[in-house]
Amino acid sequence: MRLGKGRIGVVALVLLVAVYGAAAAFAKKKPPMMMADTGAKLAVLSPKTGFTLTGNTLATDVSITHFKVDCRFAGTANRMGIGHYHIELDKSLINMICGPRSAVSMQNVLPGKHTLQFIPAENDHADDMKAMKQISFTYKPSSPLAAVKPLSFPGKPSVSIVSPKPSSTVHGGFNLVVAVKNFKLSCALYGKAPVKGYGHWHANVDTTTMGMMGMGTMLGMSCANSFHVSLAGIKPGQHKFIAILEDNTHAPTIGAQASVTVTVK
Ligand SMILES: [Cu+2]
Repeated sequence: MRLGKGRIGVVALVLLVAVYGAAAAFAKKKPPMMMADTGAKLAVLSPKTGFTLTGNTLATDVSITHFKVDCRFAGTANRMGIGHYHIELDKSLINMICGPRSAVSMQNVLPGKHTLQFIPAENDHADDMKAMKQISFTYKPSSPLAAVKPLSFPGKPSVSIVSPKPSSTVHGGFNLVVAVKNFKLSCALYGKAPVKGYGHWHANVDTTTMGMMGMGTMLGMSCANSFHVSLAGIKPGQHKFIAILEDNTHAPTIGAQASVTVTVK
């Protein structure tokens, strides 16, 4: 059968609509930037909402199903069904958590009502807000902590990498060891308001510019002089490992970082 000019036009139009429709459907399926869909089902076992904390550390316990919590892959390529979760206090990130139990320090937290959010996240730290669970609690300390006050140092904060040595070969995992000067590392202040002279450091692989505040390639954070790099999600070859000083809010406002390039075997 021969197609007349009119018919060709109709067929072309139908094709165009079909292609456009498929493209639109595909676009709709893609989650918005930085919003992950992990499939995780999280339940907060402890604390229960309405809890009154009289101590200075809040112990937490969650159950996560349909999702494997494995921080060895944090900061590397996303893998469906694997990741970790974030705990936020009053919507400020405390830390990435690697197991069912954790603890949140009340250092520099004012007595009163607070919220705690538990948010499953991809390896690149993108939050899955649909799977988030929130509880509220009251902090009523029986022996309040003294607030950590700003500190002054004779010079600017700096960080250097002690180990591994440049151009060395690493395999299976290694400790990234740093030396920090004119800066005080504090785990208790993770996620709290910035305090001059205080913070912690992030260990990144290859870049510091991906994701929110550079955390897309963050392997983890440390308030000690060492961080264990698992290498589980890192392909063999040359890689740069970076230590970045961060303020308590995990922002790289301190202006100090160091890196080492090694061969991953
Ligand atoms: Cu941090």
